[in-house]
Amino acid sequence: MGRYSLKLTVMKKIVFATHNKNKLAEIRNILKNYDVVGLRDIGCETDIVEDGDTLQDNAKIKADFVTNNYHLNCFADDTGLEVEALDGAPGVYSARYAGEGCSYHDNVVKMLAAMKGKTNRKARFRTVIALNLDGKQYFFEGIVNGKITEEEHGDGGFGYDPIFQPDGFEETFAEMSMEVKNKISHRGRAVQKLCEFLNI
Ligand code: ITT
Repeated sequence: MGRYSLKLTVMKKIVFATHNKNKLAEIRNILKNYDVVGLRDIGCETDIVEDGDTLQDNAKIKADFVTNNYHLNCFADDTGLEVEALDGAPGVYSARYAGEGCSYHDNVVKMLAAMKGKTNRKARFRTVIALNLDGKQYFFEGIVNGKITEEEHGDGGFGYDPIFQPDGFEETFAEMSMEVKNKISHRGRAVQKLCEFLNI
């Protein structure tokens, strides 16, 4: 009888401090060597108040909440859509651009109205990730430049994806597969830096 050796690979667990299922799915698709768990998976139902003035502040608030209350390694991201003709708005207020409790579509409708007739449609998504690892804190940034389209295209993705067309592409993020979006997106780029740091 031949000899068999059993090689067990134990995936390292890391918390991604989010309640957003779309974001969790995107990150799991990138950080394939990690067991990435969300807030709900660690029994955290708290809606962490993101009242920082910057994306970095908010990412830090979310990551610190988990590390301080659950004593786990954790990372959190905060993302903003920054539109040149709107002086960088909605930026850190991207989630509630159309008001507290608004839907993704409310935000899209408000953005298209704010951009009506504007010729400068340059915009960028920016993500900042805060990582708390073994008692130290690190930050990573990812940016994708593009433009706000005149109308909605595609039904994939989430948030502002149907009206954001990245530079060098004819499609909006909502018309791309998750794989393609992850390769070039703000969050994808920030996570690639996180991966390089984690050495995977
Ligand atoms: P958590 O705080 O629970 O992580 P969130 O939905 O608040 O989830 P963010 O603060 O990171 O997410 O992002 C703020 C908003 O920016 C989000 O509600 C979306 O409207 C938009 N957004 C973020 N990432 C996006 C993406 O990849 N594509 C399109 N819109 C995005």
